[in-house]
Order: sequence, then structure tokens, then C-alpha cells
Amino acid sequence: MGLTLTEKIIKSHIVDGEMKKGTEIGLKIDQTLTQDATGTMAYLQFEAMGVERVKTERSVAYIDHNTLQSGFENADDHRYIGSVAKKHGIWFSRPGNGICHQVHLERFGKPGKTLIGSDSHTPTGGGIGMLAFGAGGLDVAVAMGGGAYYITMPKVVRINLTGKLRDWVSAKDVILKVLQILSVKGGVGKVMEYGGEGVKTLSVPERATITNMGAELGATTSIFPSDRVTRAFLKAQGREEDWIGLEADQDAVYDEEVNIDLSELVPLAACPHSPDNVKTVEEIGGIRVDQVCIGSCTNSSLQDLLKAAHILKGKTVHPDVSLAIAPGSKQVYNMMAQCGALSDLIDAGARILECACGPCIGMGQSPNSKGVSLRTFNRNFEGRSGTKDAQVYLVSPETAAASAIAGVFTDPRGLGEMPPYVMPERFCINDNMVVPPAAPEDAEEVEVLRGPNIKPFPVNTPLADNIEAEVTLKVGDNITTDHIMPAGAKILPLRSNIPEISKHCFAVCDETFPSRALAAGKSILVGGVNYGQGSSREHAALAPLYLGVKAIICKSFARIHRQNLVNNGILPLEFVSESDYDGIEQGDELVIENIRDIILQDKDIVVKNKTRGTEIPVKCQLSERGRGMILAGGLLNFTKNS
Ligand code: MIC
Ligand code: SF4
Repeated sequence: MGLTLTEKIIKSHIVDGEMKKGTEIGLKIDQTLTQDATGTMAYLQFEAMGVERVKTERSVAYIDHNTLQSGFENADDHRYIGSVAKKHGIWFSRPGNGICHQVHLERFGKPGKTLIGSDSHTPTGGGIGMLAFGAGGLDVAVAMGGGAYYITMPKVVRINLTGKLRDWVSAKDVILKVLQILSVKGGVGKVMEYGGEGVKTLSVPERATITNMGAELGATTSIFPSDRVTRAFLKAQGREEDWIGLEADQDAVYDEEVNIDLSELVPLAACPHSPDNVKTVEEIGGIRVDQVCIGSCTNSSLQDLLKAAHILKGKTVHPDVSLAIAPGSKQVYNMMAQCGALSDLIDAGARILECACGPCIGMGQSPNSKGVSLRTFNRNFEGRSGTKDAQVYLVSPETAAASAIAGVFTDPRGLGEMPPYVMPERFCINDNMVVPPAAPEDAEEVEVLRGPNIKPFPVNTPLADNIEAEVTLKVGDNITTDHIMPAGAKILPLRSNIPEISKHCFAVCDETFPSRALAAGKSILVGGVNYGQGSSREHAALAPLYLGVKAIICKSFARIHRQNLVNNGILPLEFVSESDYDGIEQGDELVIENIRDIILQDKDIVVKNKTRGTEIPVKCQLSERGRGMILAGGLLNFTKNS
């Protein structure tokens, strides 16, 4: 029986377990990436492990999220990351060089390699044929130290692409279509593997748009084959030697199949407040638009920005619209300048932002009250833009640019003939903003620079025999890590300071939660389905840990967040029967007796609701390693003990 592309890469990297679906496997990791908002914690954890030099083939630390520097905090974090990177063998991509996923695709990604990154959109690397996962900072720290990365052996879904996109229909519309079909939890436990005749009609950045937003499906990752298109891209990046050809065997067996005829797709938009709330642009109709943002790791390639520039050339942004554009990398920015397209954007009235995440993570450009904002980004969770009542729609660069001129939601297919995009024979290559690490013999001399905002991260204690705690918060379905630990310009600078950032935990749901949780001392939280979807931010586990959260009981968890809870020794419990969710209210006192013993022996778990006098069966599926981590109070303790 043949292998899928996913299975081939897993087979060549598996170091623990067997390729049996649903069981835990450990993979050797070739490359890692971090960004600044999660990087500080990852490097503090790496330092705590006491490894002198990274053991990966390539590890890169990017600065792209937190670039406003409205106080000393970000600048201190950047300086810390730069110095710790230099000391331990990590390449440092300076602020201004671009968004981690875009730069990694251009300069470092290699087909057939494994990559983990402390950012949920790391699967962008699947566009170039990498098996790339988003992970918590601690997992990245372990991988940098040469440890395996553990996942559940995924199911593989074949997304069969046929046909060719019609003019003004975009790669973004492909992934929005997949989200419409599968929903934000449709990818859980699965890898989305793209194949079929349609693949060769898509460029590497287009493929990367699709794999990037596979994160919004909750998928383990997404991947495209590595073919002639990949080779041409790498050649134009001056890295043809990094290419290898890779595809699934003809007789590979998939767990599921989805068929998409590219030629049937039309411009789509994800409506507020979820990436799977997808409608056609036509269906949405000409609603008034206040803001348009083009950029983010989903849609900021040269190809995307050239299309936007073509649409905007010689026009003026509608008087009621603010148009912000952030190129994905210095390479993109520079090439836009060299060919004059940047001038077309400026001329039309676009507000050019630095190449960074910017508005995507609420770092500036918050829309006006109740504002309608069209964004080429990947997440439109409530409040993420910094304006709670803003209505954020996720669209393609083509729809964004057309709407910025018209001032209303506009289907780009009315724009006439679309000029073909021809990839440059050679991209503008200048890696002068990537600082190489110190040579091993000089590493000892490098001083790690820490600012006063960098506080130690909390480490859990071993699991107690009994947990007795109040339910200090009960939330509903699809709670995102943006709810649990919001970002944005005010909060993001506190990422290195858990005591401070914890004051904002669950602020979107209930501002009184942090003080109530601290006063209670110990807490249990209750949630619905897909709890913790979205970002990989470990802070969504570290802040609850700091506030005394011992366990979370919900209907189901999102993958990366659940792993972050286990890594930090917080019990992830799931209702056996979803209807039991209704049997617990905020304020109830719960007791879980003999939990150490139960975890140790993998027995059934019963939660006693003292307030209501009921008993609720819950489950906690853990591998042997997972059990070890929960008992020890997290991965760091577990590693120290073993
Ligand atoms: C995001 O898009 O939410 C982020 C900001 O990139 C996060 C990482 C973080 O919270 O620092 C992610 O996707 O993992
Ligand atoms: Fe940055 Fe947004 Fe991409 Fe996250 S989704 S890495 S915030 S651009």
C-alpha cells in the first residue's frame, strides 16, 4: 500500500511510537522558528533546560508581532531575544525583516523537512512541502534542545484540486471554501494534504496562503507536494539546491477526500466573528466599508501586493475608507519599491505599514466603533482587532483592493481583464537583516541582556491527590485563545511578565475573572466545544496557571492549547456526555478525589459537584508521556525528573 506525502515525511522523522492513527508519535524536528510575542518565554524555557547550543539544522528567531515599542518592554524583549539567539546558535531576523512565516518560506523552508514554530500559522511552510506544525513555546524549546515533538498520528485528508482559478478569484477563496465545507473544528486530528491536477496551477505563495489558514480548521497541519513550481520558486530565491521532489504515492490511502474544482470558485468572505462563517461576496451585497487592511502572514506576498497595486493604480481610496497595507517581508517591500508598484499604492492613498503582523494582532489600526473592516488576514474573532464591536470580514487581496476604491463590499470580478502574474526569475535577495549566531567557540563571551519587564515564568507543582475548587468561570463553545489571553497594543507588551499579563486573562468574557480567581486560590474552568482554538500562545495556559487554575472541563479542546495545558500541568478534562455541561454552573464547588492515582492507573474520572450533589463522569486521554507530565506538574518538571 502506498504512502501519503504526510506519511512519507513522518516515516523519515519518527523517533518514538508507531505510525498508527490516533496514537502518540515523536518526530525529529529539523527546523524551528519563534516570534517575539511567544519567543521570550520559549527562550527563557530553553535557558532553563541548560542546553548550550541548539541541536536543530536551523532555528530562527523572528521579531514581527510586537513592533510598536510604545514603551521599553518590547525593545527589551527584542534585545533579549537577539542576545539569547546569538549565544545559543539561533539565527535572528531583526524587526523590519518581515513576518516570520513569509520570511521563512522565502529564505529558509525546505521541502521534506519538519518545522515547528511557536506560532499557530507555522503550517504556512506546508506550501513549500514541509511538514510544519504550530506548537507551544515549551515544545519549541525542547525541539531546539534536540528533543522530539509529540503529536497524535493524524488522519490524512486528501483535498483534491481540479481546474484552474478564474480571473480575480484567489487562493484565499480556496481556503475559505475549505473552511465553509469543514468548519473551524473540521480539521482536528487531521492533516490536509492537497493534490490533484489543480495543484500545479498554484504558485508557492498561493499554496502557502492555503496551508497558512489551514490553522483555522484546527488541523494538525496542511501540506502541498513539492514539484516543478516549488523548484522554480526556490531557484528564484537562489536556493535551488534546497529542492527535492515529493508527492504522495499513486495508491496512497486517505481517510477522507474533499473535491474542489478551482474553476467553480467565486470570491468569498468570512463574516464576523468566525473564519468559517463564509458567504460569497455577491451574497453579502454592497455593504459600506470603513477600513481595509492588506497583509498578514496569509496574504502579503509579492504576488498579492502586485495584484492590489494593479487594482489601485491610478485610483483613489474611497473618502470614507482607511486602507492600510503591510508587506510581508523586506524582500516583498523592496521589490514593490523597485518595480514602482509601491508608488501606485502610495499614490492611491494607502497607508503603508512596516512589514510585520501589525493590525492582524491588534497592534494599531483598530477600526472605528461598529466599523466594517475588510482584512486579508486569517482570524476575525470578536475583539481581536482592538475594537469589540467591529465587524471584521476576511477576504482576498483582490476583494480588499476593489472594495477600498468603491467604499462598499465589491466583487473583484467586475474589474475587467486580470493581468497574469509572472514570478520574477530572481527575487531580490539580501539577508542582511538576519544576524547569524556566534560561532560555538565565541558563544561564552555573548552576554544575554534582560530588561526589567522580563519576569520568570511560573512553574507548576506536582499534581495533588485531590482537587477541590470553585468553578470561577463558565464559558461557551469555540472559546479562542484571544478570549483567554487577549493580545493587542496594550496587552502584548506584557508577554514576558506573567503576573502583569494575567490581569487581562479572559478580559473579553469577564473582566472580574483574574481578581476572583486569585481570591479563590484554586479554580476549575468549564467550557464548550473546541476550547482554546486559534493561537498557539502559551500565555493562555501560563496566565490561568498563575491564577490558580487546576483543571479545565469542556466538551472538547483545540490541539495546541490542550498540549500547552498538559505541558504546564493543568488537567484537560472532557465531559463523557456533552449534556453534563448544563449540570455545572459558575460558582459551583467541585471535587475530584484521588486524581493522582486515577491518572497513574488510567482509570475513569468522576467529578463531584458538591453544590448540586451530583456526579459527572469526565475523561482525560493521555499518553504515557502525557500522564508523566500531568503528574509532575508540567513538561519542565517531567524532563528534570526523568
Ligand atoms: C496569532 O495570530 O494569534 C498569533 C499572535 O500569531 C499567535 C501567536 C501569539 O499569540 O503570539 C498564533 O497564531 O499562535
Ligand atoms: Fe502575525 Fe497575524 Fe500571522 Fe499571527 S496570524 S503570525 S499575528 S500575521
